[in-house]
Amino acid sequence: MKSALLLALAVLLPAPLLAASPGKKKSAREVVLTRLFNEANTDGNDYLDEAEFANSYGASPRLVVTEYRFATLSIPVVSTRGNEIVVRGVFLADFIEANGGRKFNPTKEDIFLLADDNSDGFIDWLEYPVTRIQKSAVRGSIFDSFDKLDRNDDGLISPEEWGLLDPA
Ligand SMILES: [Ca+2]
Ligand SMILES: [Ca+2]
Ligand SMILES: [Ca+2]
Repeated sequence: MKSALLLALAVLLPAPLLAASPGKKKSAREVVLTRLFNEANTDGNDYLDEAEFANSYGASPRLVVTEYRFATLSIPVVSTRGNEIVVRGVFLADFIEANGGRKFNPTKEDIFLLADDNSDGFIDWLEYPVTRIQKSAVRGSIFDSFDKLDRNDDGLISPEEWGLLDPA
């Protein structure tokens, strides 16, 4: 069923994409991922920047997962203003190899570290929402789930409360 769908999508693609790599025939999966890459790559250069990736097939409704995938997949892109590295980008080959980034999923610990923006070793109320699925993230439900995790009610989620370490 799934591969039939991919083949159906491949048939709909314009011919130039299918003929992009001479000598080696692209798989249906490569063709579809190439199309998804091109759709997300709104400025038409050869990589997805962070904003473009956040609107791509590799994005997750949990912002911290999108951030993790971008950090894992992207490489530094040297700016034309000198040697200073100012932008990271995801290139097509890596996008295809990682199934658009969906191959990469953060562990509980990765999520804790990424969400802890100010690196104080806790997740506070402002840092917490990126760990939640945005669609269902109505303010009340975020507060309830934060409250449940914050067992000692100090307004911070500790690594123990996150489930990373055994409580002392
Ligand atoms: Ca781009
Ligand atoms: Ca913090
Ligand atoms: Ca706490």
